[in-house]
Amino acid sequence: MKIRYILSFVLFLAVSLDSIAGDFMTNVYGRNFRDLGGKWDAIIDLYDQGERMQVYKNNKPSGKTDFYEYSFDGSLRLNVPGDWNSQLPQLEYYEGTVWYSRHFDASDDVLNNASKRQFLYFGAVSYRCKVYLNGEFLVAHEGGFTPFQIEVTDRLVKGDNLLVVQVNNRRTSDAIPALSFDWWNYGGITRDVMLISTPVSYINDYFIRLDKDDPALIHASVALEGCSEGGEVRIEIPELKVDVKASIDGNGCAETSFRVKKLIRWEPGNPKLYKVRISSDRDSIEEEIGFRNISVDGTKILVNGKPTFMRCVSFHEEIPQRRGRAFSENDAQMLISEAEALGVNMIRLAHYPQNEYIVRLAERKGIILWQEIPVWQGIDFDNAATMDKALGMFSEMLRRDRNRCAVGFWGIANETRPSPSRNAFLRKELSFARSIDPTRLYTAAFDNVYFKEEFGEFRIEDELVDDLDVISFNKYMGWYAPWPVEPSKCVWNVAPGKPVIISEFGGEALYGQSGEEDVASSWSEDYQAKLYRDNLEMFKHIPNLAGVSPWILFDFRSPFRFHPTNQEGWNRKGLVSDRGQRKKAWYIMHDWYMILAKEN
Ligand code: GCB
Repeated sequence: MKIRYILSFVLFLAVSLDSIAGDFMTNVYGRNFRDLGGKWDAIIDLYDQGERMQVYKNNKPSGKTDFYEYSFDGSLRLNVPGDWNSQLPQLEYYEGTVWYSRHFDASDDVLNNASKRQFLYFGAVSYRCKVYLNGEFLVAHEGGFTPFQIEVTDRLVKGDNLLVVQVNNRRTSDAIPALSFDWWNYGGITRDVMLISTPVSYINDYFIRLDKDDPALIHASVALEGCSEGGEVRIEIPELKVDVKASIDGNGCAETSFRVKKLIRWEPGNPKLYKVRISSDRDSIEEEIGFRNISVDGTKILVNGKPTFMRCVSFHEEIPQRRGRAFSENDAQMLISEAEALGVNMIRLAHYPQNEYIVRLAERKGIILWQEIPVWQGIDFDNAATMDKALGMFSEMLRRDRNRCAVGFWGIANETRPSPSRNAFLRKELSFARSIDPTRLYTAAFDNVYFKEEFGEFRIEDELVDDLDVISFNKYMGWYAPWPVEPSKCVWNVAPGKPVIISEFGGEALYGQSGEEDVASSWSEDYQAKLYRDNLEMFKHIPNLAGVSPWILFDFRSPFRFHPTNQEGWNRKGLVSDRGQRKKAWYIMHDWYMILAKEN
């Protein structure tokens, strides 16, 4: 029932927003698909004239007096998947519309039409887009970090098909994120595009997970599309000798719960995954799924019942050496292996859902994930349309990744300040998310912890603290905030009784630059290293500390950062430089994480 509920909610959004495509199938990489990546033709449309000119029809002059002021023939060529900024110098700072197009032959797909259905799936398009097939509008989507899909079974033609996508990355005040954010505004078709083929009746979605508390009880919900009532869904986990059936109700849903024996639970250090097969009489799909419990007990975070200190780090979905967005399995390897080298057991994917390669690889490596939607400062909390966008993004993020046991935390916001409209917005987001996925811990990164002179301690006033399972703070002591007292005298009395994660701390340093360790403007590794030592000292005085996350693993590109010699468009808070060199602070963090790892 729950799955059906999500589906109808998302469809409701699709209707009411006309900007959120909504439903898409779970586990696309486990399906029968054709990769539509490669070189696409592209037209830059800074003044948004393409729609009026019907660029999506790709008209060609036929009569002697005909002409069109555009053509995909002889146009620019852009890689898909990929951001456009890193591909052409004239697009580095571009914010506006680019039209993409490609042809593909669908003869085989059309010939099989009677027994198959076809779907176009986009892993992500940044930030908003409209999709056209053979000159006809198909779907619009808003949100640069989540997938969408559209059925094209009756739209494909035998032979050549023309797919055109209008992509726009202009920042707007009602968007998520909004007008300014501290990372590069990459535009383009940034993730995989696939033509997926399914049987007429297919397994659309499933959610298979361990009970929130019980270590041996598995719940499974499956939703089918295109089937009539009756029949059964079968769930097999051969290694656990599970072979159960559940009957399909009138909504095409099946639910069951079953107990398992000798389950090896997934956890950092032992990322056990089981092959799971789900089948109906017409379709079947397989993937590897892990099972774990995550909960809170007082000020502790428990993974499989064991108190676990979160040795975390963040990264953006960016390969700094390429100055572009990460989009491939290799990119995921690069980012995650550097995080592993630091000694982490957790990654906060900043500040938006990152691609599935990253999430799946982290899971195989035994790394817990915090994923969030980009509700990042400056959001228009009074705008009902913005609220709908947040719910749409959340539901798309949950839909894609809720079978990933690595995801332990969903983040609802980053650095938002209390106000009646902000509180109402975040509460709605939270209750919506909890209703779909009650199995994870919910958190938000706050930035409003302050040192109160009158009490001689750090405190927070924010009623949202009561709503969340884990309270997280971005606190830049020694960088944006001078030390009010020595680090060893910093007493924290913040969210007492609840687990606290320091979700960001750090400062900037240019790799290779030496300087005075007490002068921030030296932009030196020495200053950054001292700042790390001081912060580690302060952490000893946070009684409910359950994890820390230095900001950030790599230097990353950001238009916020325009110091001409020290930054040049880069946020230099990385522990690792944009060229992959480890700074002094990396070693401090690494050594501490190694000690903690032994204790954990
Ligand atoms: C923050 C933000 C993060 C920024 C960082 C900074 O608090 O959450 O997105 O990049 O500070 O470097 O200022």
